[in-house]
This record gives sequence, structure tokens and C-alpha cells, in this order.
Amino acid sequence: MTELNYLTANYTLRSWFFTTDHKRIAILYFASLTLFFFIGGAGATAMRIELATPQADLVSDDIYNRLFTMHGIIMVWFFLIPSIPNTLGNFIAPLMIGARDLAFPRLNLLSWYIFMLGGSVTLFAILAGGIDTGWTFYTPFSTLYSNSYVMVAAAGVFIAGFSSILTGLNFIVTIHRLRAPGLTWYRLPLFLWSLYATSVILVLATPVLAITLVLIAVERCFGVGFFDPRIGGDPLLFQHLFWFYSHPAVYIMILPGMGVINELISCFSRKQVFGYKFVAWASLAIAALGFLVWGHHMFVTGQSLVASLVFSFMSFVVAVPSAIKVFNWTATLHKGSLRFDAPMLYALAFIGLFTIGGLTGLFLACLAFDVHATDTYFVVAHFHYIMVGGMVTAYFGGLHYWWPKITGRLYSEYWARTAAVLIFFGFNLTFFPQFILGAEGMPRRYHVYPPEFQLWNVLSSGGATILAAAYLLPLFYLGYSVFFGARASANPWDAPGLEWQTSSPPPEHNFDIQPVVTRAPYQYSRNFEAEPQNA
Ligand code: HEM
Ligand SMILES: [Cu+2]
Repeated sequence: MTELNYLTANYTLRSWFFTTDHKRIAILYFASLTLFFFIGGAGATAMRIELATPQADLVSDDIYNRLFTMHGIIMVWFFLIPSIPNTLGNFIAPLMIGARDLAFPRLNLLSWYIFMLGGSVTLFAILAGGIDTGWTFYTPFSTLYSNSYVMVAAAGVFIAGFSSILTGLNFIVTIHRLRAPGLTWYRLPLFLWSLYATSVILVLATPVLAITLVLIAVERCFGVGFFDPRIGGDPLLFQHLFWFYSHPAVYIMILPGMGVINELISCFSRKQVFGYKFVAWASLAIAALGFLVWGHHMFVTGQSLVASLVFSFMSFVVAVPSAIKVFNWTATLHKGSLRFDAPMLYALAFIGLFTIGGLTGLFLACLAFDVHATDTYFVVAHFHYIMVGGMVTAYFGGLHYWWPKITGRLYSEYWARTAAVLIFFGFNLTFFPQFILGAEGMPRRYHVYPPEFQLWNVLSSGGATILAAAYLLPLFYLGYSVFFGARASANPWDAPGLEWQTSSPPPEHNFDIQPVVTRAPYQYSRNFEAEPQNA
């Protein structure tokens, strides 16, 4: 008889839906986010089918507007923002610091319920008739003209925001208060530095979004003029408020991914992360500087030239800490003893795709180029390279890396590598042509286009088909592994982190004896054997 673990300790529904165990809550999030990912993905697939031909043969303009709005809202708020923090972070963070749980376990459960309430309200808005404003809710369209379910969708996002704030607080307090003896800040795994920086943004920025959504509601319901110029409002005020949240939010959508990449790169090159302190502080620098660049979304709104120049300059500055990380990952790989297991394939893909996303961000930060590229497919390609090529790739990498820890089972390495390669190929075929389309002037958010754009659109739609199939693959082999996979040992990758020192899956209370940390993270001996942080 094997020892009880967090999965086998209790089987009742009650033990799942009223659990305060961070590991079970992570699983609840994982199940919900997987659902949202595939709902959002279905919207994307429908759009790419429509765009395979220049005419409108699948959906009307009205439906198309609702499709991309639904896709954006679901993906941004109900997948990307919570993805790594709430699933991998929830599961792994306490294990990494040698704690029994997060600082506020019941708050953690409450956050999941709030998240699900927000998600249900948003899904209701989509099913009841949809919303057509785009995920950005731009005014005056969202306040004045749109007859769609703006209020309901905004309410859903508003509610989900509270979940973000509470989760952020929980991580901040946990990382401050619950570190194992000996686990100083500079011995903290870099994943936790990035989670910490992300949480700071979550706590400081999310309230701004919440207020903005309330202002939309007040304007729509009571005709108070915040944004509508006819009643004395200013539509640009909305854009300022929105991007003051949403630019930092794009770092919520990439920092945790960067954090995961440190763990993977180090483990699969059997080396310490190069320039640990630089990488650690780069996360906080990105979080801080990210608050100063929102105006690069507003270059064509007629803001003053001086304002645009400052925002342009700051956008270049915030690229520096991101570049530091890319350099340091590359330096970590250099002369490492590389192993190309599936998580490593995702990590390498991440470095390449994130670099393309980041560099094209610099193109857009140049005023003259941005005037040409605004609201074209170039922007669409840019942010998908960051958000999908970056965050989603890192999420898959981390999911595979920690899968044996989470489930206690090994997955098929053959299928995992196949999926990783297909995802990389499908992704590039989907989004690279969009840079070309954008540079040639194809605007975003249209369902018909001149025939000369068809070739690149067909390639993109073809890539999307491969990508969609490739994203479905893990559902099968990971699902299979849960029931039939070989049993995983405590430390299948031979990694040094604390999370690998407890059994797979971990017992309910995580550690039988409180670990005491004696080493910096990522230590490997000369023959590439991991030296556990607590040995
Ligand atoms: C690191 C993570 C990043 C993410 C997740 C991200 C995400 C996004 C998103 C979602 C948009 C589109 C907004 C919309 O119009 O709906 C966007 C646009 C933009 N991004 Fe990024 N971005 C990132 C990095 C960067 C960097 C490093 C720069 C420049 C240094 C940059 C510069 C821009 C600019 C200037 C635009 C506006 C383009 C336009 O609307 O014409 N981004 N980004
Ligand atoms: Cu931005």
C-alpha cells in the first residue's frame, strides 16, 4: 500500500470543492483554465476559417465582431492572466519555499470561486448574445453605440479582477513570510522572483481596471459624462485608464512565463542560471518600468509629440531588462550539458519566439513605424508572439516539467516532443505571415479583405489548423498518463529545488520534515548531479 498523498487522501466532491490545499486549488484552476483555453481557441479557429477566403462566407460582420471580442476577453482575462500564477504558481510556490501552503489558504479558495463567478458571468454574456466592442471595451463605442452585452461582460471581468488582486496579495505575503529557514531572497528560485513581481503588478494595476469598468457602467446606466464627448466626457480618458492597467497587464502575461523558463533552462543544461541577481532584479525592473509606457498604445490618438517621445523612449528602456534575461538564458545554455526533453524544447521555443515578439515591440515603439502599423496585423502578430509564443509556450513547458510532481505519473516523451515540435511549427506558420500582412497594410478586426492578401491569410489559417490540432494532443497523452503512466519518482529530472525533495505527488502537508535551506538554487556538481538546496 502506497502512502497517502494529496490526491488520494480523500475522494469526496466536498473534499475538492471546499479544499484549502493549494495543490487541489491549483487543480481546480487547471481544469477551469483548460476549459477557457479551448473555448477561446474555438473562437480563434472560427475566425481563421472565415479569413481563409477574402469574402464573408462563414459569418457576418456582426458575428465576426463578437467572435474576436469573445476570443480576446476569454484568452486575456480567463486564460493568460491567471494561467501560470494560479495553476503552476499555486501548486509549486509553497513547495519551492518549503511551506505547507500559501499564507491564506481560505482566501485562495475564495479567489477561485470569485474567478469562476466572473467567468460564468462573462460566458453568460457571450451565450446570451455576445459583445462586440473588442477586448479593450473602447469608448465611445462601448458606452454609446454598442447594443451588445457590454455591461454583463464588463461585470464578469470586474468580478474576476478581485480574484487577481487577492491572489497577488496571497503570493506576496507567502513569499515574504513563509520561506523555509535559510531561504534568503538571493536563494529564492527565480520563478518566485517573477511571481513576486507579477503579484505586485496584479495588486497595483488591477484596481485601475476595476474603476474604469465601473465608470463605463455609470456612464451607460446614468448618462454621467466620463467618456462621451456629447455629455462632456473624453474618450481618450478611457484609453489612458485602460492602458495604464493593460500595459502592465501584458507583463502579467509574460513575467511568470519568464520565471518558468529559468527553471527549465537551468535543469536541462545542468547549470546555474547565469547572472542570477540580474535576472532576479530584471523582473522587478520590468514590473516597475511597465507602469510608465502605456502611452505607446496611443501614438495615433493625437497626444502631444513630447508625450509620444517620452513613451517611445520609455518603451525602449523597459526592453532592457527583458533583453538581459534573454542574454542570461543564452549564457546559461552555453557549454551546458543539454538534454532535449519536452520541457526543454518548449524553453528553447520560448527564447526564440519571445525574442521575435520583443524585437517587433521595439519596431512598434518607434513613432514613425507605429503610425504605419497601428491597427494592422503587424500588431496582432507582435502580441501573439509574446502572449502565445511566450506565455502559452512557457505554460506548456512548465506543465510538462512539473507534471510528474503534480500527478505522480510520467507522460509519453515521444508524444510530448511531437506536440512541442508541432506547436512550434504551427505557431510560426500562423503568426509569421501576419507580420507581412500588417506591413502590407491589412487592418485587424475585418472579416473581408482585398484578394491580394489571400495567400498569406491561407498560410496563416493552415498554420492555425496545425496549431489547433497540436494543442489538442497533450489532452490525450497527459490524460492517458494520469491513469496509465509509469509512476514518477520524487525527482525524475534530478533537479535541486525543494519541490523535488518531497514525494510525487506530494503528501497533503507537503513535507514530512521542515526543510532547511543551505544552498543557492540551481547548484549542480561537476558531473552534473543536482545538489539539493536543503542538503
Ligand atoms: C513583454 C510582453 C509584451 C506583451 C505581452 C505585449 C502585448 C501587447 C498587446 C496585447 C498589444 C496590442 C494591444 C491592442 O492594440 O489591442 C501590444 C501592442 C504594442 N506593444 Fe507590446 N507587448 C509586450 C512587449 C512589448 C515591448 C517590449 C514593447 C516595446 C518595447 C512593446 C510595444 C508595443 C507597442 C508600441 C504596441 C502598440 C502598437 C499599436 O497599437 O500600434 N510591447 N503589445
Ligand atoms: Cu504596451
